[in-house]
Amino acid sequence: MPALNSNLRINGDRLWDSLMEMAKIGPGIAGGNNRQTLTDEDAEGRALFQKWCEASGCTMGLDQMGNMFATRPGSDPEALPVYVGSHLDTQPTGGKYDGILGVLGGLEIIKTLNDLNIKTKHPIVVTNWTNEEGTRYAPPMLASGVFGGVHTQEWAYDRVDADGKRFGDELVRIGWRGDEKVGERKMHAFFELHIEQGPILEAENKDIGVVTHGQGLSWTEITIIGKDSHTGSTPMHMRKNAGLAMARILENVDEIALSHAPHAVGAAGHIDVYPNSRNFIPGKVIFTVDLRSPELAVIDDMEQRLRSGAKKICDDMGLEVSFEKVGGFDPVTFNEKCVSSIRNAAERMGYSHMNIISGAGHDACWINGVAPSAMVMCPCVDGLSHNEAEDISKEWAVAGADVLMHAVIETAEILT
Ligand code: HGY
Ligand code: MN
Ligand code: MN
Repeated sequence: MPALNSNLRINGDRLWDSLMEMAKIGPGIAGGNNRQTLTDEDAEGRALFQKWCEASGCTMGLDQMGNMFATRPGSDPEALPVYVGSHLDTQPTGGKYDGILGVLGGLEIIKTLNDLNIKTKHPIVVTNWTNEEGTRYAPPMLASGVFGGVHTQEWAYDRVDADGKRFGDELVRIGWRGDEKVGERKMHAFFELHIEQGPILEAENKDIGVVTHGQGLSWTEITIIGKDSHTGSTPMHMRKNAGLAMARILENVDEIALSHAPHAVGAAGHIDVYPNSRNFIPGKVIFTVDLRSPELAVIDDMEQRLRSGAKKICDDMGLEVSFEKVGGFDPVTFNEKCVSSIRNAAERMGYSHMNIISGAGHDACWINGVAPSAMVMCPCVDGLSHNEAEDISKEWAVAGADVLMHAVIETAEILT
């Protein structure tokens, strides 16, 4: 296999233009995106991605979870393909790069190889995984989880959104339920480019994050039942205030995470208060506590202390409390050979780089269970993500896609 030339680079302007073009679909209200999974905007983004892939000579596969697979043939049709991708769905008030950079960075590899008439032994497949964000339909990385054999398709189809709409029905409604059985595709390897979504790379002034591990996640949905009553006329000692119990539990979540500093984190981003009226003591709250750490034992400890602490708080206040595990995955160690190809690529092209643990979950975390996988990260401004102000520089995007390309074509065995 010819040595990879350090001058082999993607077309940065073309990548950036494609990011800006995709960002026009499902615009947010403050410069970001609202292209939530299985919405009409998601369908529009998928159609644009398919159009671009087919214009680049790829054939598009679609499985029964709506996962998209754009294939560029290799010289050996028997060789297992190298997959590269991420997700096109966004948060309700998300950024333009979270996920999208990994999908369009993968497509840019195809375009560059076409420009230079470069052949590889293994086919290359660019992937868009359905519902990575897990906002409209919990848990996150739902479709890559079905592909990785973690969730059954039936369970995934039965997930409902806040309006009671089933995942399976919405997938059919937007016209993106394929016929292909999920998970039958075998991979030689999987690579994912993603923005860091944290402050480390920018603070360390590094172009590239070589992702060695992904921290694990636990989502516990907690329901507290108190008693609706008047905020004005109910004496303090007679109140059964579910909102107050939640506040005390969330204070405890902060203390539990800080007790495992510096890596462990904990918070609640989803909170429903009922009836959510200004002059009601809330008789019911439902909220999801998100706990994460690179160490499984720490996640288990935090989860156990969350439940025991919440139970004591509610017992002391005379309230009912129940728990449901609605998401979770163990910490991930990525494939050393794939990780090395990323590190070698950064060195070959003179990009500054450092090892990093992914703070966020990604589709690669599940795919790593069925194929050798690894991730490339680029910095983001102020480490901000899951915010419409999410921002990256074009240079960071280009560096990430350059390194992704070298890792992919090295693994796909470049021929010319
Ligand atoms: O939750 C996560 O870490 C990812 O953004 N879905
Ligand atoms: Mn993402
Ligand atoms: Mn995200």
